[in-house]
Amino acid sequence: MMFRKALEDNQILIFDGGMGTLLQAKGLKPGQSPEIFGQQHPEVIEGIHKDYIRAGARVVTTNTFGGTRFKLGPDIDVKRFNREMALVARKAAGDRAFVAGSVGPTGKMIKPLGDVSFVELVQAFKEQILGLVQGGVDLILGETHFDLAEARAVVVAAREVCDLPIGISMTFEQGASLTGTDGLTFIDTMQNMGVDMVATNCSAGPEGFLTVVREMLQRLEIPLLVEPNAGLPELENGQTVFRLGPQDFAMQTAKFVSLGVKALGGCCGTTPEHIRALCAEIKDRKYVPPSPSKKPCIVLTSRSQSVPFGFEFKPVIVGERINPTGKKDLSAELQAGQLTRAVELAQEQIEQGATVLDVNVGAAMVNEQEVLPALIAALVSRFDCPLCLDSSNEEAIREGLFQYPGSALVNSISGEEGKMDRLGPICRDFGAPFILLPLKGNKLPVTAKERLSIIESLLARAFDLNIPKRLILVDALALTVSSKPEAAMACLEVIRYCREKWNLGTIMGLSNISFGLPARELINSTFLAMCLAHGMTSFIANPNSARLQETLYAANVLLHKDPQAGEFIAKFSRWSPGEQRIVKEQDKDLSCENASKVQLAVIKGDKDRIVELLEQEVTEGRDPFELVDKELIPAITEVGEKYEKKEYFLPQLLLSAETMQKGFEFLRPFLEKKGKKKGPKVIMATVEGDIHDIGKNIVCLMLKNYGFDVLDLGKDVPAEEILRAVREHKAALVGLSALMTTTMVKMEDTIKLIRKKNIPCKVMVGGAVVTEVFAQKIGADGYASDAVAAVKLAQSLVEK
Ligand code: THG
Repeated sequence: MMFRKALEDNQILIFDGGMGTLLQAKGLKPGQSPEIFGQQHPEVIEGIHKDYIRAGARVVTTNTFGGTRFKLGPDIDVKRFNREMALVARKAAGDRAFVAGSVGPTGKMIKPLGDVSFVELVQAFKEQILGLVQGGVDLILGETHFDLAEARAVVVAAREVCDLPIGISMTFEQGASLTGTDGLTFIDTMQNMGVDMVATNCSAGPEGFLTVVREMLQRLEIPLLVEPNAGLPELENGQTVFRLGPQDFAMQTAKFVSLGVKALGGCCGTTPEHIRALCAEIKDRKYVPPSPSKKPCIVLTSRSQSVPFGFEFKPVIVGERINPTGKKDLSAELQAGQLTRAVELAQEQIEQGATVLDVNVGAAMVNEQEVLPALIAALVSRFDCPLCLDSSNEEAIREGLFQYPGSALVNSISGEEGKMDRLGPICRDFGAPFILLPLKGNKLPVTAKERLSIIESLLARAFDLNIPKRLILVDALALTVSSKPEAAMACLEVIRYCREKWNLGTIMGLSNISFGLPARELINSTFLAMCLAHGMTSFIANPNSARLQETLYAANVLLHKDPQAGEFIAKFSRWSPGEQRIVKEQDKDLSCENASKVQLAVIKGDKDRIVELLEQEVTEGRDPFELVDKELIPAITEVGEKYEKKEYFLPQLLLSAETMQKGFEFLRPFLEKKGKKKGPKVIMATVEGDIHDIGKNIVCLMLKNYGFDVLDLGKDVPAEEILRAVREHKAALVGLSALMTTTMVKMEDTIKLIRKKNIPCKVMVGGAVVTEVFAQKIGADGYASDAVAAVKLAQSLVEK
C-alpha cells in the first residue's frame, strides 16, 4: 500500500517510539552519535525496528535524525549513510510496515540568526534525502524541528529530490518553538506548502501536548501526527530518565483520537511496550477528521505570526507605505542601498494598525534583485508582521522568497504572457500565496466582464499547475473613478463573483480609486465600506488615516466581525463627532464674473451648448480667430488656474477640456479656410510596455486646446516607432508618458535613440512615478507634473 492511501483511510496510524534510550541499553555511550553507532551496528537498529513492528507500529523511522553533512562531519559519505540506514529499516519492515526517512535539524541556524543560508540548508537536506530515497523509504519525515525556515528547507529539498509524501514535525515548549513559532503558524505554513502530514513531537508527555494540539485543530486540514515523550525528563544519577509507563502513556496519548488526530507514536523514553499498549488502547477507534469552524481563504505567516484572510475574519490592512512612488526621501535611500527609512515606515505602519506590510522598492536606479531581499532580511529580523513582496521583477521575488522564513504574499501574478507559468510553480512550492492581478495585454479591463474573463483564464491555468485555491487572492483592480466612472462598481462585482463562484478572497490598492479628486480619504473610506459589504477580505492602504480606521472598525461591527462591538467601543467610546467640514460652495460666478457666455460654457464644461453658442457668434459675424484667442483659450486657461489652485479636480478639468475640444472642432473649418497655419507639431506617446494612457490623453486634449498640432501615437509604443513619427512629421516636440517604474526606463531608451540620430526635437516627460530628477538624468528637456504644467512646458520648449 502507498503511504498516501494510509493517510486517507479512517484508520488510526501508529508510528514507532524512541530510538536513543533503546540504543543506550544496547551499548551507545553518552555523547556518542546514534548515527555512527547505527552504522557500526546495523543489526541492533534492525532489531529495534522489528521490535516496534511486532509491537504494532505501522510506520518505523530510520536512524538518520542527525544525517546531514553538518552533523555527520566531513568523513562520512552522507548519501551512503542515509541509504544504508534506510535499507536496514526497509529490510526490517518488508511490506508489513512503512518506512519514514527521518530528517532532523542540522544544528545550524539560518541567516541572520546564524551563518547558513536557506539555499545551503536545502543543499544539505537534498543530499540526505537522496540517500533515503535510494534506500527505499515511503515518506520523508522532518522531526523535532524548531525553526520554521529550516523546516521549510526540508520540504523544498524533498520536493526537488522526489515525489514521496512529506510529513514535518515541530517541537514546542510552552506554546512556541525555540525561534518563536506557535502551533498555528506552523501548520498554516506547512499547509500552504502542501505537505501531506504535520506533526508535533518531543518536549513533553502526552498531557503537555493538549494546548498546542487544540490550537492546531482550529485550522487543521491535513492529517496530524502526535508523538509525545514518556513524560517529562527527570535527572537520576546524572542520567535523564522518562518515567511515564506504557499504560499511562497509552491512555493519555489515545485521548488525541477524539480531538481529530490521525496518527500517534512516541518520542524520547518510549519503547515497544509503550507502542504495544497504545495499539491496544486505540483498537476499534476510527479517525474522524476535525472540522475547523472558520476557514480562511488564504493565510500569510511570518516566523511567529499567522494572519488569516477570509469572509469570517476581520479585513486585513496591508500597509502600502514602503513604496518609493511619490516619496523622494525613500527613493534616494533605496538608490543608495540604505534601508533606514523603509524600516522606520514598517515600524510606523505596524503601530498604526497594519497587520501585513507591502514591500515595494521599485524606483528608477534601484537594483530590486539586491535591495528587495536585503530589505526583507532587515524586516524579518525586526518585526513579526508577515510581508507582501510587491515587485514586477520575478528574480527579485524569487530571491525574496528564499529570504523569507514563512508564507509571504507574492504581489502579483498578472495575465502577462508566461508569468503564471514562471511564477506560479515557485509560489506553489514555497507555499507563498499570490495576488492574481486581472491585467492582460495592452488594454485596461474597465468592465467587470473583461476582468472576470481574465480571472477565469488565469485560474484555469493555475489549477492546471496544481496550485490550490488556498494560495490565491484576487485583485479587484481599483482604477481611477474620475476618469472611468463605472470602474468602482466593476470592483464590487468582481469581489462578489470571486466570493460566490470560487470562495476566493480579494484585495485592492484602495487609494487608486480617488486619484484626481479632493478629499480622497472620504472617497477611499466610503468605497472601503462598500467593498467590505461585498466581501472584500483585504486592502492595501496607508494605515495612518483616521477616517479609514473609523470606517473599518465601524464596518466590523456592522458585518458581525466585532462581537458585542468590543473593539469598537474600546477604541471609540470617547470619540467626538466632528463638525461638518463641507466648505460652503463658493459663489459660482464670483471668480469669473467678467466671463462671456462662451467662456462660461468652457469653464463650466457645458459641452452640449458650446457649439450652439459659437455658431451664434459666427453668425453674428465674430472672427473665428478671435473666438479662439479671446474666448476659448482664456477660458481653458482659467480652468487650468482653478486646477492648480485645487478649486477644480480631474473630472472638471476633463469636462472643460472636452467642451473646448468640441468648440475647437466646430471652428476648425473656418480657421483652415482663412489659412491659419497650424500650431507646432507635437508627438505624444505612452512608452513601450506601459498601457496606462489616462494622463497622456488629458495632456493631448489640453495641448490641442492650446493650438498645438498633436499626433497621438497611443500607448505601448516602441522607441523606433516614436522616432519614425518624429522624422516623418518633423515634430518640434515629443511628449512621453509612463505610469510604472518598470516602464519609465523606456523613456530613457527613446530619448537616447532620438539624440543618437541628431534630431533637433525637444522631449518632455511625465507620469505618476516620473520626477524632475529622473527627467534630468535621462536627458529630457523638461518634466511636467500634470496636464496644465505640460501645456506651459510645451509652450516654453517650442519658443526656445
Ligand atoms: N494592487 C496590488 N498592488 C499594488 C497596487 C494595487 N501595489 C502598489 C499600489 N497599488 C498600492 N500601493 C500604493 C503605495 C503608495 C501610494 C499609493 C498606493 C501613494 N503614495 C503617495 C503618493 O504617491 O503621493 C505617497 C504617500 C505617502 O507619502 O505616504 O499614494 O492596486 N496588488
